Amino acid sequence: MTSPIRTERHDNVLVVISDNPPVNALGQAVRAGLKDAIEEAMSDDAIEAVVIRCDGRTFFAGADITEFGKPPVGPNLPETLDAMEASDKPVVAAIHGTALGGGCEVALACHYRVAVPSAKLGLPEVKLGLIPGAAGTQRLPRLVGAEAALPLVVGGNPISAKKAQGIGLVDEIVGEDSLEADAIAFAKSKIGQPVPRALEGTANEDGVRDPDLFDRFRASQARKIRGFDAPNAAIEAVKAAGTMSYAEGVKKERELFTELMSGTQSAAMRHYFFAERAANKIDDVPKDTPLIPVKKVGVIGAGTMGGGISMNFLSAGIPVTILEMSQDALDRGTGTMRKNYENTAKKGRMTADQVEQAMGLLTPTLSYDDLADCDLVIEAVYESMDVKKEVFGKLDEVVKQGAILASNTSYLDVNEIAAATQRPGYVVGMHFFSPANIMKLLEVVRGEKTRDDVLATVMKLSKTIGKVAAVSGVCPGFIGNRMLSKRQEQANALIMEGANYWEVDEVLLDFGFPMGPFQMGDLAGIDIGWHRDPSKVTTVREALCAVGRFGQKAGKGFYDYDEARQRTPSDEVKQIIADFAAKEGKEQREISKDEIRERLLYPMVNEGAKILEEGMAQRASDIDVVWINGYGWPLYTGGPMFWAQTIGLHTVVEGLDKHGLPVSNYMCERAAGSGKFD
Ligand code: T1G
Repeated sequence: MTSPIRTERHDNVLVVISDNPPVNALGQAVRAGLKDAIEEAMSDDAIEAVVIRCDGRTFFAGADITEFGKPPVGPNLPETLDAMEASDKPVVAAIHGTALGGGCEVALACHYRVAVPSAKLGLPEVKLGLIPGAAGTQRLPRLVGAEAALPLVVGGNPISAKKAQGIGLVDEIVGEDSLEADAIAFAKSKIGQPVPRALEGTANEDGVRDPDLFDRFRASQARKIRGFDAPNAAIEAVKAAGTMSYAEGVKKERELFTELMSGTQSAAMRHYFFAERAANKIDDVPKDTPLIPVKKVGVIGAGTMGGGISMNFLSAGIPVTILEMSQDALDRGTGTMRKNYENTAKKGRMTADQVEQAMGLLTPTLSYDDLADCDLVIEAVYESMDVKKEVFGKLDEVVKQGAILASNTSYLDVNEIAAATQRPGYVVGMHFFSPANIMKLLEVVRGEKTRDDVLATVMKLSKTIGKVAAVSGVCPGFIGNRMLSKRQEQANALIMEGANYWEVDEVLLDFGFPMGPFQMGDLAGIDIGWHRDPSKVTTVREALCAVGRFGQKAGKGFYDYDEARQRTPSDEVKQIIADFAAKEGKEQREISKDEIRERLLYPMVNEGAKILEEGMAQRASDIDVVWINGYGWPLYTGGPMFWAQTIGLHTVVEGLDKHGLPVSNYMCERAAGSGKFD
């Protein structure tokens, strides 16, 4: 098999080129080829400098993640990089695309780095539950200092070539279309000079001079890294670069890396990496299905959902015509959209020009006729089948043939909605999650008659608007809400049996969720859907509404809130619940946190198994993608289905049995068999 690495001589410069699509991952053949190329350069006196670059869309984008968990095959990356850095001939990294992880570490082991303006550099290992494992945590701080290194290593987000140049990670920004030539010229200009080695760098004094730097940084990231192991390890590794010799620091990095690699969090986050990519694929829709061009989008409803949905397209540069029933509703909706953009601009995440650009693509209207030439229309109207059918009937009359008609319904039957039109093939569900301009999840609901090109187009479009899409079949609640209803059932039952509602929330918080069901209720508003009759009390929620406990917005719901919206449990609510339980003759008992956790989470896994058995989800990993992106299931467990496999499906089955909860046949089969869903 030919090596993915080749070399070309340009006078006295050897250009080492990697051609390993799709992202020049540093698999075994690439590492071996790099090692051979460096040896070739070192052994030939005619070669006085080396340039390393990649063909295709990007410089090395990291180690080959598919090799993880398999027996290592040499040469390993650290050795290859040490040989490169030991060279006395200048070695220049020529960077385009995304130099990530091991790719950034290759660049760090080079003596110089040049990059095109559009290039990005980063160390995203923490997003895989790891830390850099080829001396990146030791070279980077020595080159740019601990203060600049920490966000890169601990946050894992890439930075632009310009920013990289600003901190000293990139030496020169070269022409977007002349990378190789400029890199060769740069290399020639360094011949005869002593080569700078990152490992000998002294920029890391801030790490030594200001030992509190690391604790301050850790505290600043507390909310984001809660529950994750890798970020803390990353901080320790960067700290070691300031307190240990290079050799000892590399050893420390290796220890931390090895421990993480063998842990459940990295396995879960590597699972998620591939799960997110798999979710965008529809097994029975050919990859080359022609896409429907979407140049203009229509949105019906300018409320919270309609406005948020519109913003996704406007921010991606796609014009939106937004329809409401009254000018007042239209003005309120578009006003809210502008305010949201302006708030984002205030946080520095977009410029004022970008706000105007986005809003400039918005066309408000009161007339369905203005939707006639849209390629995609998404309705985000009141969640009533009658209203949806009426809307789709009108769309069927007005919108051009071949356009996609999508419903943002969160649980209604998309087949029934499609039947309200003469074009059911063009009807699909696009279930956004509130706030729709922020939440990444998009459930794409495939009707019985939904066409392949419609599905392929919506899946591609989801990436364009920065969403993570997963396909669901038509069933009440689709994937996410269907499983959520099982958790809610148990949450309500538990507080009737004596569990304190704040303990239920705490169990989910401790598990890694951003909040529990009762906190969530207070945030969303207890009075959503309330009949407004305080004399009619048949549920705990109605009892809370009857005494004005509408949630955070009222200063009290399940919890009492102070001005800073800090919550405290309420004796009044505790009594309301106790009265209800007494009325229903529910015996009260102490309920352990283990029982609470098992009764909240195991029925969700069981419902996920039923969703798989019914073919409502393509694969178990899609269910993980839904729950991580739509409901905050902690990424470091890999999602409900991966987590269940990690703790053992038999454990889930035994737990359900122990609490007298239903167990699906599929769940039992899988537990008794492979112990895996897919
Ligand atoms: N290894 C193996 N396959 C990879 C890969 C990788 N590092 N990166 C991407 N792919 C596959 C991906 O699965 C998909 O496959 C295809 O390439 C296109 O990817 C030693 C230990 C580079 C920004 O974490 O962030 O280095 O689905 O759909 O949207 O210290 O891929 O087509 O079959 O994502 O244009 C660190 C991970 C590894 C970078 C491109 N590196 N990759 O995004 O395409 S750990 C990363 C990405 C490490 C060292 C440590 C993105 C991208 P398929 P894609 P994209």
